[in-house]
Amino acid sequence: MTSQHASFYFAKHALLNSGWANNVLFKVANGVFTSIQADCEPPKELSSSITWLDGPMLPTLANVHSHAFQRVMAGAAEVSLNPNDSFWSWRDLMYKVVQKLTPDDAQVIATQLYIDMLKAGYTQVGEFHYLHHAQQGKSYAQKAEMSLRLLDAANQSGIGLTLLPVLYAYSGFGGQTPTEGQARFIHSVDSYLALQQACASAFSMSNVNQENKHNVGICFHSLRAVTKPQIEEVLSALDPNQVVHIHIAEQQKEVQDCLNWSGQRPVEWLHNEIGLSDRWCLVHATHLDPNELSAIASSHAIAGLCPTTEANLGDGIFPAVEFEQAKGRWGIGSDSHVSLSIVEELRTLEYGQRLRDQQRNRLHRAEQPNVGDNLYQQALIGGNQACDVSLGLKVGSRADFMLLDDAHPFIAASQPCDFLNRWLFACNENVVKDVYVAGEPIVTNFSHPLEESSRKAFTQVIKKVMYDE
Ligand code: NGQ
Ligand code: ZN
Repeated sequence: MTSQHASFYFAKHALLNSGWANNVLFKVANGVFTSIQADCEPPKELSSSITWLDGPMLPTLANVHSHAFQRVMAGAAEVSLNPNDSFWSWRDLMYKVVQKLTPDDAQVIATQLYIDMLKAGYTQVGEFHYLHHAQQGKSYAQKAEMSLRLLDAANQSGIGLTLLPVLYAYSGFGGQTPTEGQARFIHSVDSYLALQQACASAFSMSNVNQENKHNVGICFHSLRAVTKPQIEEVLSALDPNQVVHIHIAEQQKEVQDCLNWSGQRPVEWLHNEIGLSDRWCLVHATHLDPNELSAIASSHAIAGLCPTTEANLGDGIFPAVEFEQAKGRWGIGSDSHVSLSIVEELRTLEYGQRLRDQQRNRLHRAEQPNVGDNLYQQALIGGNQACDVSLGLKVGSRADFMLLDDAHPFIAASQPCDFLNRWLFACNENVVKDVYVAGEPIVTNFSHPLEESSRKAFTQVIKKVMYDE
């Protein structure tokens, strides 16, 4: 809801774009920060209209990579079925789940997921959406049915949605026929462009009373799923300002298959044949040679890192230290949602590098030696670019923010330079206490107004889909 009048918020400690500041007065009008003053005494005449914020105030993050429906199977694929269980055997299980989902199921799962994201401190989500059709690939009467269900879920929960409708046409490099398990994903370029149009008009209507929180990007599932002429045709038909997401170089097998097909590695191929720019979000980009790494970094494309899913699926370790040295841009996503926690994504990212290098404090920059502050700031910048939003405590940004729980000793006792490190490395319970979107409280005292009913509905869907109950 739009707040027509201005509101004021006062925080003792806030992480501004310029760093930590004390005694900060924020003015918000129409859901946007219109002025921010640090080191300030709140004017007496305003004191009755100020919301006094307890606990350190942080910007929220964009979650750059989500497949909402996969939340239903989180933690249910951890039983060894064969000695060589891999990404590909996990994918077989995931395809079985896909066959069962109705539009109602998908909406219930996404609503609960987005509530959980808000409670974790994400207020925008990049939804990499490829479950387009009914069973056996039959179209729904409303062709954008599944996309609209995701929009409904976003509106119910209050999160901002960057919908990335996916073009998925083939099962392997060079235009191989899709498998039966992929039937619900498949579009031609023409039907894909029609879906883009349907989404654009639904989103612009919805944005009228949603503070322009939503937007639509472009998405290719992977180089396995589309051909070069398809990529070119889609990019030339659509708005050159839309972001473009793609899964790339996640598994060694994909790299090898790409080499066998084209003589080039996946990122190398994309860079040479299509070209990279700051519109692109390369999801995973786990397996890079030094030339590919510098091509991504110098193009200012985002590496969409999903550390908990990449660990869960056994993808490999992204060369994050080298990518930071090259001033690469990256964001974080929870992808399969086997875990849903900013803490766990950032901690796993940093600890993966420590374990690899047998060293401490890996992901920092010359200008930011504080690891937690650097991780958080990079995830904020990269998340914004990948989801085409501008979160952050700065004038002109949507007034999204979160407050950490100052009843927790690690938060209550810390100096600002330690808030993020205490939270990201040492807190095990959730300390994201309150979350605001466009100046409105959405999560209050750890709780979302719809969570009780949503959790009940989600429980029923898990029972039905996973256990046939
Ligand atoms: C997906 N997920 O599309 O959901 C993929 C697996 C594939 C991740 N890569 C399927 N984490 O890449 O073919
Ligand atoms: Zn993915």
